Amino acid sequence: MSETLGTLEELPQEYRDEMTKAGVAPLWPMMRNVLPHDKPDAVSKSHLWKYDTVRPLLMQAGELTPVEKAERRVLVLSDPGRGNGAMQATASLYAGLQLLLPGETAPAHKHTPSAARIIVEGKGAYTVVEGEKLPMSEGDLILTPGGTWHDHGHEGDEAVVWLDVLDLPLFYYLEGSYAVEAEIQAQRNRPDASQVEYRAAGIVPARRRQNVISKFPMMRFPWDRTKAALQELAAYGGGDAVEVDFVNPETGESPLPVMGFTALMIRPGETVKPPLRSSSAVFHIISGSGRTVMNGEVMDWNAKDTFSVPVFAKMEHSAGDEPAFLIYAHDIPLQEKLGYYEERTR
Ligand code: 1HN
Repeated sequence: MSETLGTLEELPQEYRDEMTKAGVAPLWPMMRNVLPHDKPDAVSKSHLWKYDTVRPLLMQAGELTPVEKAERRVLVLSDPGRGNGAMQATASLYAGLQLLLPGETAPAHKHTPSAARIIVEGKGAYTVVEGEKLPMSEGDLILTPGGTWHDHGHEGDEAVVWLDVLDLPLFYYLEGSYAVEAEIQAQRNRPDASQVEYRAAGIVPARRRQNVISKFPMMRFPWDRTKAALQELAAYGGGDAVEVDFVNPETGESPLPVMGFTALMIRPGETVKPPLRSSSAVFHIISGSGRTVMNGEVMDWNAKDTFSVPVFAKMEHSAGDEPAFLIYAHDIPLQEKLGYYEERTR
């Protein structure tokens, strides 16, 4: 292994000019930039977005910009490592806070990236995915897989805010990101699959030969079930961190191809120390308050705050006097498909 590689400056100017003219460049001065030793150099920087700070700006957007002028009225959570306006929170994850006001609709479209929504506040809004009406309640996780039609509506009487997380940066990088627009969808007159086919864990509709199981059978994960599952695990599970993964109930696999979702309960007095992971993540606090020390930096968070986690971040989470409940989106399913997902002990 060579310790120091040759630099561009060491090369004669005339040779460098000839290379530029020929449209080529030497690899060796740039080799370590693209292949650093031992672990990647993260461009992304972690950040905590306080809901108290962002909420007033989002409500102002509600006054300044009618939904018809925005299509999706969103404030994007920009990675400080890439600068304000960056359309991503980490290398692979886009995140933004979306506001829908009573009576508003956001028109139907479908796009190549997948989206997930975590409901932050308010009642009465819903999203329709492929004709299935998915009601939104605080803490629910709702999926919009890539290529599925979706529109949003609001039958309630208070502002509704949710956190969107998309695998958009990856699709954009692949030059594969685009959308198709349409009219609002007709809604099937029945409850969503979490209330019908997948009403209870471990029970699925009988597998008859003619059944065609959807690739995305369950697109809404109601928060009350997730919270109850965490509380029972906390009471009777082992000594590990109290965490549950959201899965496709038909396969047990991650419910989307790129993004995975995990809910975490932190008990008062406990310090959760996850391994260093090759994945990046966006954490959202559903309820409670607490602290995350990330690469030595202290982040004090409250309910409805959101923070980003770059690759191989060293973290310690603790809660205040009440248990804290969080959901995080990550890119572990993608990294597993690519064969490089890794956890390192601390
Ligand atoms: C999108 O389609 C939604 O459907 C929200 O609500 C945020 C950010 C980038 C690209 C598409 C939505 C989005 C988005």
